[in-house]
Amino acid sequence: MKEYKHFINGKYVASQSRKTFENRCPVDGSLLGLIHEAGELEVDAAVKAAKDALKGPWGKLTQAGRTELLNKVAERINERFDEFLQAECLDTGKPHSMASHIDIPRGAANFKAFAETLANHPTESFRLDTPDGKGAVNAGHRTPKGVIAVISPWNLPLLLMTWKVGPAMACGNTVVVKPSEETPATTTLLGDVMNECGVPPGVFNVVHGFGASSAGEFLTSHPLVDAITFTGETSTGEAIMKAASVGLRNISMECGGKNPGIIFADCDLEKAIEGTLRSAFVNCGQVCLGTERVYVERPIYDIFVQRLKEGVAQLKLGRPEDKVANLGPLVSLKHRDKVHSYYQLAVEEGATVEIGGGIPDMGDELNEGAWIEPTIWTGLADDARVVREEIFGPCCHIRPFDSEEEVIELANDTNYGLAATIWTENGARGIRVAEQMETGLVWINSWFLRDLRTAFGGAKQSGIGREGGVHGLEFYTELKNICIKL
Ligand code: NAD
Ligand code: 6OD
Repeated sequence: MKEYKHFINGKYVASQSRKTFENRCPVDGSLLGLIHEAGELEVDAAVKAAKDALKGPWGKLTQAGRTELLNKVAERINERFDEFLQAECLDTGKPHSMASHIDIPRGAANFKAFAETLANHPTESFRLDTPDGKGAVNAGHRTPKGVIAVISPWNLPLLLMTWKVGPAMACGNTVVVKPSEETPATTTLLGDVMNECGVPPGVFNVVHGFGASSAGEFLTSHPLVDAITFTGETSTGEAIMKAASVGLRNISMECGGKNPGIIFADCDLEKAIEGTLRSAFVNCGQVCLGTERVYVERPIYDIFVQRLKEGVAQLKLGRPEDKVANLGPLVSLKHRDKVHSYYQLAVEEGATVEIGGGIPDMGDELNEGAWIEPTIWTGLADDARVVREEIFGPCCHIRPFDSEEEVIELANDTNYGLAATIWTENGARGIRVAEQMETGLVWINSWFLRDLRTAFGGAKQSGIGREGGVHGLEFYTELKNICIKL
């Protein structure tokens, strides 16, 4: 039986309590292995290893030395691509076609991109006049923040974990990662890659377990953790903020969304359909940036609904290795129960189910898996829970609109503020509407098109802070001003 152990100070270690829990594959419910659950003891050992490593060879490495090491890590992930791909697809059930284009390459690229961006960023310098006429020079100086706790989710496990670990390490910090209890495999495997590349012990550590009263809470409330970067649900973010307030530790939060897609009548319909099919259904709807509310300008409303339905009807559910399948299961039976409860609620709230709405019969081999039908609804009121709450499944609600002013108001009528997508061939309108979106990210005529040099993060209840490019510097480093009197 495979065991997923913690990775502490460069070694795989079991929980002293021997407490484990099951890792099951969402494709067919089969048992993949047993995950060790960290208690306070393991979390403490990991945090102390990370603290000590700051003073060891890692702390003495030059920026160039760190860049070289992180580039090696990226290369080694790519060399072991198939192992990462297999591990990620077994844990999540997602198609190989998706993970081999997005999850694994981006998982590697996150190390390369941030090592290079952060190495080349200047700091400020000011000359100050002084009464004696001799002046002073001020110079900004960045130092690592210290031990960074990384709490990551299950939807893009490797990508979203390295998106934090890459810049944290590039800035000279050490990390303790708590991956989602649903998806332990690729984070565990990364420990081996760190050792192969010569990353000093204690720089990258992993502890497994759950959130409240488990590894997540033990880690975020550990007093030697200097800052916490989190990706996950808004309500979890609130709990972590409370833990971080003790000792006044900094936080970076990337949380949930209920993202609008706005389709103007002057859009390129083919592109808008293709783009919305991706933004609402890729990764079985489990992307924080995904579109769950679609607003379509009335002249093209009927044709849009019809065409999107036709697109959904073509989606093929299947095993990760199935070359024609483009949709996997949800991540777990627990998550399927949640998504399915929204499918039932939609009907209770008066939705017209345009397509889907249920649990498919996948045949004996797969019926133990977390499969669900991709679903489109119309006809819900703007205050329906299905229109207001994040579902995180392969589903969207479509509603017509009549004017730019109306759709801006509808799109912004939410507690969330992560991403918006606008489809129009009128460039000026695209920018005008984008400027009025209360979100951290807006895509015009595209979706999830990423440039790692840019700022990424959410407004309102979708997050706090920005990462990406040089923006992560504010979180991952301490900016010290050194004033030299001349
Ligand atoms: P989640 O909040 O349930 O869990 C995320 C992580 O937090 C897991 O590792 C979990 O064990 C841990 N955790 C839970 N409770 C904790 C606690 N009290 N203390 C410390 N750690 C705790 O989220 P999820 O279900 O894994 O992921 C889906 C959610 O993540 C969705 O809401 C989605 O929108 C969001 N998400 C946001 C982004 C973004 O960039 N904004 C990206 C991906 C996912
Ligand atoms: O592309 C990224 O860097 C990123 N953080 C994506 C988040 C996707 C959410 O599911």
